[in-house]
Amino acid sequence: MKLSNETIQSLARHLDDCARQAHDTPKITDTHPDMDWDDAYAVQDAIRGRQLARGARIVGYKAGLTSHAKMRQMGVETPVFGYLVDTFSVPDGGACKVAELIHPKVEPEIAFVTKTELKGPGCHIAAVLAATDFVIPGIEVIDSRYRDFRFDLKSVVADNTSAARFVVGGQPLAVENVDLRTIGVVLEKNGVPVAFGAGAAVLGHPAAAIAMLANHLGARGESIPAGSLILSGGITEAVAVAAGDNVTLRVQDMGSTSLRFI
Ligand code: 0L1
Ligand code: MG
Repeated sequence: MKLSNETIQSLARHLDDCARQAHDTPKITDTHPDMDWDDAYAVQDAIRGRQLARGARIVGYKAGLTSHAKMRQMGVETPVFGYLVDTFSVPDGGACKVAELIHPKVEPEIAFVTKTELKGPGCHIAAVLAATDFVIPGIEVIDSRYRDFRFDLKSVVADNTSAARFVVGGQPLAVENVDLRTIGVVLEKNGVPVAFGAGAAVLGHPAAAIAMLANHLGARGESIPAGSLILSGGITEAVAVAAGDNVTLRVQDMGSTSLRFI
């Protein structure tokens, strides 16, 4: 690690304050160009610690930048991983307050719910499918704390991979009954389809993102507990939203989930 604990805590406080006050900031590598991956995840961990100290509870994880469309959109080549807390959750059909966010965008995702622990290293797609209770449609609301969504990978990891809100809903489906590579998704904004894709857009198979997450956590001595909700990554590019927008995600054989921006 290149940064002192004091610097990590101060960066965590800064990004946490930006999220709570809906203020943007230049990316943190501008002032800390030497920070390494361990520093980036240490800042993310410190933000998580601050949220837990305020009473939030971990409900799961997310993989980000897992589709070629998204990697192209962001100009990067590697997925990143973050965590989800209960305060990010929006009820199906519920409202998301834009004033609490900086510049929200939505992503259509397949969410996995686990029934047994998943632990890397060596985790693979088959192990993920065996550990999955069901999959369900999920919309992630991302909201980078960085000005104009301009960041590099270490900055975005520190910022908990832009996690802000999420909604899941529709028809839970057992994974043995579905080929997640060919499942089609349509994202609608105000009743108009704005993005389309298939599960294979996520690393060839959405379960591959969960396996990578398990291996990433395993390298840090952590695992994915049973009962976790995991967003496997945006299937299409992210779509910007504003107050007044209604967003619905329809997933083949899994129904739909939606949320309103107010
Ligand atoms: O969930 C995601 O794919 C977002 C990862 C972070 C990059 C971004 O803010 O778009
Ligand atoms: Mg996402």
